[in-house]
Amino acid sequence: MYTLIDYSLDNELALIGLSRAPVNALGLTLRQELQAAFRQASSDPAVKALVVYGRGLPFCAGADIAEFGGAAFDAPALPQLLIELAGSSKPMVAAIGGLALGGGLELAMACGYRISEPKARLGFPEITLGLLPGAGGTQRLPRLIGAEAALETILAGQPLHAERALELGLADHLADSADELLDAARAYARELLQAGAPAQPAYPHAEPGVALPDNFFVDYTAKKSGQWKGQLAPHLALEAVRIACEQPLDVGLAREQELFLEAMDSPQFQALRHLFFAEREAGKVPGIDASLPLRPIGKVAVIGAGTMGGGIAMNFANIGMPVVLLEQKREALDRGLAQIRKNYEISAKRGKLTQEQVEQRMALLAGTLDYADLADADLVIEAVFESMEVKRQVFVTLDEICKPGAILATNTSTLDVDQIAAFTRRPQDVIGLHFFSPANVMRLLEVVRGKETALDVLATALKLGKQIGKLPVVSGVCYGFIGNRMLEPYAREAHRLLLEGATPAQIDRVLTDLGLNMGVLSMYDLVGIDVGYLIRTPLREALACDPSYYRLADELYALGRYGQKTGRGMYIYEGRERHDDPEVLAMAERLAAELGIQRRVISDQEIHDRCLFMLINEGIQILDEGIALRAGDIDLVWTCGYGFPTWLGGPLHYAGQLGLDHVLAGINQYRALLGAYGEQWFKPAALLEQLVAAGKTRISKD
Ligand code: 3H9
Repeated sequence: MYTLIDYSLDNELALIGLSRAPVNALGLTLRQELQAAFRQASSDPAVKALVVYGRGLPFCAGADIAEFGGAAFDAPALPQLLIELAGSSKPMVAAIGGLALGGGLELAMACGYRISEPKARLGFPEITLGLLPGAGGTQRLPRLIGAEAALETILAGQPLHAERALELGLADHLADSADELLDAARAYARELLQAGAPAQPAYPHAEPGVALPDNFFVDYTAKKSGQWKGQLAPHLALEAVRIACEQPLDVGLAREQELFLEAMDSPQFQALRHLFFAEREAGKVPGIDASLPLRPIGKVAVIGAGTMGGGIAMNFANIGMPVVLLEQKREALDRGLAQIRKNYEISAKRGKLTQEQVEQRMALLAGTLDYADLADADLVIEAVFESMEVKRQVFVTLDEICKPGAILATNTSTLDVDQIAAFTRRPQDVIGLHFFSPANVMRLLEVVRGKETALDVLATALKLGKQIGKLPVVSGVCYGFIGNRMLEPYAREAHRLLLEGATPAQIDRVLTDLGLNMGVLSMYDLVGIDVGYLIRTPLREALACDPSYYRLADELYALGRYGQKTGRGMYIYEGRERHDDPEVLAMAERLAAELGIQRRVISDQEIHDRCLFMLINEGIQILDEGIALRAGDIDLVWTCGYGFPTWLGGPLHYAGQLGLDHVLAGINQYRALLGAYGEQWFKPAALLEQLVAAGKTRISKD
């Protein structure tokens, strides 16, 4: 009679196995059946205790995110269902295998007792979706593990390892292994029965507010408010935990639901949910499925032991894969290897690695000056100087020495991957793997598919990207791929606005107020004004028609003011501190006069609109050209690689929030307002016009 539950009896125990693949998300049918199974067990006099477990699946990944806005609150809604379960008159044991996340952990907490397997992860990821735990988590967790630990767990959004859950009292026991979990849970339930344990054990922190210092919540908010800037959910979560510390459970549960609904109704949740599903879609590429055989990758080679090459190499050593690191000169190689060791030692000092792990990883890294040592590599990634001629030399050599079938990858950030592939006699084996700096830390990986890249090469790169913990996003070939191509018009507007009357600090403030990690001008100072200059070099001829194009940055380059590394760029730097530079302001005035640009007071709104609308417009163009497969891929690139606020969902999702008609009208308005400059740059993407004409509210190519 159940479709998603396996209900069985083991003498006096009722075993309730959740079996909704793939992760036991608590959709309506599973909730209905769980309620029915619970009622069946409760009313059966032969049943003395219940065990809830994931049948051949993880215990439970929480509420079904796809149902929010739909059947999420159809009866039995999760909060009411868990109140019913928590009122059980018979002891209930949750056997946590794999993971208990969000509503899944709330389900485990509604069971009075919890046993976990040692590798399970328990936590509340709701905050990463712009939500808070909404089925008792904010009320039961503080009562179980204390208010401070509960707050940290809920606000971090990161799952805890089973060991830590045990220390905190979130789990009562650990089974020896996942295989033994169900047996251990049965034994635990029988122990409880023998000991006459109550169905509902008393909470260890029944009054979680008592132990807190005065003003705890006010101080906590003050400490964190910078970090939470622009985000709603952390404030709502804190409020819910505060109520848990001050009010009885039933009052707290009711208030938690109100706060949860407030979060669920917010555009921030829509944005973060969009990113959640976009991330899962990103791995799906037409023509690639599980039946496609992948190329085996057992050894990687990286060319260039600089910051980028070293960072790339670390990714593979981190998953236990041997890496050969090639440099031209012994000193550069030694320096690169020493830097990698230093990075690992820092991780060891922070307790993230043991010294033994540092040595294991270093032992996987072999340095060489000889291309012949790359002959048996399955994947070679070049991270050499960003010049087509240098790339040509590297790829001609690789074509000579690499074994047949080896994947040859370039880490170029702007150059033409098809042209690079054409340097070899095996363009089908060539692909772009664009890592972001620092490559051992940043999650984004643009996987650039050349026009001849073989499908199995693409599939292998996507799989490997995931294996090394990256978020791979497929891009077609164009200048700058998805991310840097969009950066160009966005930053171009920022640079132009400097000439028209805005200051670097004003521009950066508008962008950071929106939630970007960093203003675009500070970012150029960090990356290096010389790097930006070099990247623009191939564009110069085409852009000679706009003499104002990045003009101020070019002047700074000519003066050797490369940004943070030289202490001066758009700003003056003293250590990490940044100050306005009156010389830059004077330069902007002088250049504006030379170029005949009328300076005026620039409003914050204009900065926002011009930078963001151009960013969005380029993204839409990229989608229309098929460079990106979906709007969500573009949003992932910008949230994951360029510090665009996740709670705005990425530039294209944000465009939908602003209103596509509003964005189009804005672009047309600046086209008219800015004369020849406007005519040149403010051309709405055809797809944007089509979407607005069709009355669409979201950007999509379908
Ligand atoms: C919540 O619980 C609110 C409550 O407090 C209150 C409610 C009133 N729902 O990631 P994967 C799908 S909020 C629906 O590729 P992995 C996913 O879309 C929820 N679907 O695998 C994918 O589908 P497809 C709190 C879900 O092994 C497939 O499962 N919970 C859900 O790399 C495989 O996913 C969370 O935020 C879900 N909850 O990672 C947990 N979870 O194959 C969110 C997964 O069609 N989930 N799917 O593309 C995760 O963090 C990861 O998916 C997980 C597995 C770690 C579980």
